[in-house]
Amino acid sequence: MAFRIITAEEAAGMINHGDNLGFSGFTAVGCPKAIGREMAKKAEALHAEGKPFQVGMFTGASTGESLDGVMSRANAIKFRTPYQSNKDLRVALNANRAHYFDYHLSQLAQDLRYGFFGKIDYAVIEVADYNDNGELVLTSAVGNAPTFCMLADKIILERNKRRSKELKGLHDVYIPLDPPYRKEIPLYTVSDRIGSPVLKVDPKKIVGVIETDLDDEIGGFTPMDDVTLKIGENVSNFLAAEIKRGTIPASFLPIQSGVGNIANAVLAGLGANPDIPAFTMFTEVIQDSVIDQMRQGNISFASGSSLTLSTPCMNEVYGDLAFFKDKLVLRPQEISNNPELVRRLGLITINTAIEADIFGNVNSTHIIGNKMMNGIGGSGDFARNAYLSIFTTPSVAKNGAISAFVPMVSHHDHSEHSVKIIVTEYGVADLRGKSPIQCAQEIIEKTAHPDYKQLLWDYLKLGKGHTPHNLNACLAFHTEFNKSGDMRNVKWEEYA
Ligand code: 0RQ
Repeated sequence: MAFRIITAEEAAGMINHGDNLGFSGFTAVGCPKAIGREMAKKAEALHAEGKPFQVGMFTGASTGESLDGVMSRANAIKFRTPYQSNKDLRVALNANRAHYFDYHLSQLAQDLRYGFFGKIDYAVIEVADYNDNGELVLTSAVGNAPTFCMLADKIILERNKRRSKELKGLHDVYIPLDPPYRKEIPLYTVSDRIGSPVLKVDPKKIVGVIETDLDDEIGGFTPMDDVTLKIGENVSNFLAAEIKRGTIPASFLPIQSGVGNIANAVLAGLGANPDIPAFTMFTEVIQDSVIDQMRQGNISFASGSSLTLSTPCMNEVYGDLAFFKDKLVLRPQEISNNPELVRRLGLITINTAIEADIFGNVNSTHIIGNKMMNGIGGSGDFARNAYLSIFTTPSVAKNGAISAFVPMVSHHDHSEHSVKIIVTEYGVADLRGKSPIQCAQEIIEKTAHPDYKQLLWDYLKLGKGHTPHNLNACLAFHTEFNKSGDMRNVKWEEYA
């Protein structure tokens, strides 16, 4: 069976208003790059005629500009899940022009299979190669592609010529059975392969193949600065001390780390620390710093759901697959982020907080309580089940006008019960085994910015009870920021 070669415009022509679409990829890599622009054009043309055109978008995580960017600007999204980080989409979500369901990345695939979100009309999947039997070689990510293909009525492929057929073998596609038949996931070390190197789909579902030749749309990372470098150093010194005192095995444990410049600084800090042995990663996003550390011999293996690499770094990996192929594996996100595996393998998880409160609750998603930033991503999958969950954050944002530590978080993603360690450029707060008052003392003393310490100590005197909150004053930092633009202007006497 030879599949029909179609243009992106023809593919967009097949999509109807109200359809639900599942897209391959995880972050901006591995996503379809051609169909989005044509669907956006179709939406704009139909909207100009007064006709509706909006689709539901299921993805792995964030996507590229040519999917979330163009679709949000064309007002073509009715529903989006589970994670995003596109500026224009963020604006659309915060203006309530599209509904967004912010969800744990490991859970979407199974919830789709459980039928919680209705049917999927089309799966649109970027591939490096395919054959007539419906065996697909994915590109730089696995994400939720296996479940989208399993559930979708129809499948459209984007075959990206820029990606070599030699990628076959990088992926390990495994879908667990659903309850009541689920068994243990048979993965016992970070490098185990438990599934298939290809994604097998029903060839009868493939309605067309779009040929593309397009790079992934990875934005540049902001360079590390003194604050992020110090955070990286604090994390690595803390972990080295934990090895010394015997709470972490001398052979170390697998690391999960988020994306961005703090994650880069943390990995660089771990790599540079002579007291930390070469380690493995069991994470969702494999970014440039992992590849750098692999070249230096500090990381021996990395398991993830995507290779989110800058173009030069991607070319380096794909140009030297002989070196990298037995050191990397890409898995479906329900496996890379699986709670059972996170707990079995004993991960040290390192994620970034937007803000934390002095009792150890973390907000990873919202700005001043009501504006969506990106989403919870995999941070909940990992933090809740970690051997040791670490959250990092600069102690202040917006030139000091915002404290990362507040009396009460303005939105709540990770509870005090899942947050064990918090690290800023000032130090490390160890919350293990501490009561709320002890947590507050530890956080204020070790991690808060000097400009905010006294304000936080004084807040503690206003409250009562086991978690000594004062409900009139607990969001005063946020309301003060909205009023005067600077949390440092809080006056507790106005709330007492
Ligand atoms: O704003 O861009 O206007 O300057 O928030 O902050 O310091 O650049 O941090 O890019 O590492 O993102 C938590 C959002 C951090 C990210 C978050 C403002 C700050 C800046 C960004 P500007 P930074 P980062 C792996 C695991 C959840 C998902 C997750 C994230 C902007 O790490 O999305 O962990 N995490 N996934 O100025 C108001 C505060 C603020 C604040 C920072 N308290 N109040 N604004 N900012 N703190 C990834 C995946 O799952 C794929």
